[in-house]
Order: sequence, then C-alpha cells, then structure tokens
Amino acid sequence: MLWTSRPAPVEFNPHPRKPMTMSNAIRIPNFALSGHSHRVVLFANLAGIDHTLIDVDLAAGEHKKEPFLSLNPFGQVPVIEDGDTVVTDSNAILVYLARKYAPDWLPADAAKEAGIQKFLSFAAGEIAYGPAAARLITVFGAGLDPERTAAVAEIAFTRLENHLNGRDWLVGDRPTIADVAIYSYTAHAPEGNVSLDGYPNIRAHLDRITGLPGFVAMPSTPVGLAA
Ligand SMILES: N[C@@H](CCC(=O)N[C@@H](CS)C(=O)NCC(=O)O)C(=O)O
Repeated sequence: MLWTSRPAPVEFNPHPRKPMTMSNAIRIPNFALSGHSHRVVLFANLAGIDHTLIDVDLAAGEHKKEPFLSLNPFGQVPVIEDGDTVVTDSNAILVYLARKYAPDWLPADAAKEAGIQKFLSFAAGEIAYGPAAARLITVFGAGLDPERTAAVAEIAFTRLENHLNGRDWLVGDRPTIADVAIYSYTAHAPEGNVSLDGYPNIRAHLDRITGLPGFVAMPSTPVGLAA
C-alpha cells in the first residue's frame, strides 16, 4: 500500500514535546495528470515547501478505497498530510500552505485577500467547468458535452484575458496563490481542444508563471489541439 504508514518515530527524541519523524516533508498523495493536484505540487515547488509525492492510481480506483478514503472521504485528489493535519481540496490546500509557510503568496490585506478568493472561486467555477472539463473529455474520455465545455471555457478565458489587461499578475504586483490556482488547467486547455491563440494576455501570464524559480510542469498529453 502506498501511504498507509507514517515514518516511524526514532527511539531517542531530545525534544519530547516535538515528535521526531524521519522527515518533516509534507506528504502529497498525487495523480500526475490532475490539474488540481498539479496546482498544489506547483505551489509547493514555487514556495520551496519540502514535500514528498505519493502516486495515487486513479485508474485503479485507489482514491475510492481505504486508506485513501480515510484521508479524503470525498474520494478526490489532491490531499496533503502535514504531520497530523490533513487538508483536502486544492484551493484550501493553497490557502493552508501559503498561510503557514509562504505568507507572501497570500497577503493579509483585506482587499487583496478578497481579490485572491475571487480567483480561487473562478478556478473552482468557470475554469473547472470550462477548460478543465473539456480536457476531461479528451484525456480521460469523460461523457461531457464538448460544446458546453467549450462555451464555458470561452467565457472563462474572455474574463481572464480582460482582467489581465495592463496587469502582470492577477492580484497586486507579485504572484499569489490566485495565479497558481488558474495556471494548470489554463496552460493545458489545448489538450481539451480549447485554443489559447486569441488570448495574448493569458499566454503572457502563463509564460510569467513558467519563468518563476521552482516552476514544475504538469506532464502534457498529446490529444486535442496538443496532438
Ligand atoms: N474541489 C476539488 C476537486 C478535485 C478533483 O476534481 N479531483 C479529481 C482529479 S482532477 C478527482 O479526484 N476525481 C475523482 C472523483 O471525483 O471521483 C479540489 O479542488 O481539489
């Protein structure tokens, strides 16, 4: 089994209030072709957060069985385990990791935080039901309506393109978790037959993210316009 056991505590612990483990790395049960998972992995790398990836075989239904269901009863990746803390949902994980380990990526300023939350909702709304859903059809054979997902993708990318007019980053003057949240499914939209040709601001924004130190790509799938 893949992530049943935590690293065993060592026998001698000079700091008894702080349990020692072989590694303090955050554990990320992960599916490499999931944009939701990639969002978390990308952020951990951009923010320099020590982590260990554990592959979850979605095709074999590992996410619908124990021990995974004890971690996330929703039966979805991504999940993280940070010591005894388990966090589920990609955007919730971004918030948790930024708050705890990389606060520059989630400014406490009320207006900026609200702006970031807006784009987390956008990632879970228009992006999930547009380009992400379109890619589910071509990469995983999902029985969704390609015309509908293409229409939602167009709405999403038109809004994003307009927002990025005159801006380098979605909120404020530096990258935040908002930029990370929308990256993976936007960058891989062509796999779902959604072209980025008409969206120069979006393409420039994606390039800015790819150029950040620590950037890691999600594996490409040669389907749709990416074939
Ligand atoms: N709201 C969740 C959605 C996660 C999600 O849809 N994960 C997909 C992989 S991309 C999954 O695990 N699907 C399996 C299922 O829902 O049964 C998040 O943001 O983490």
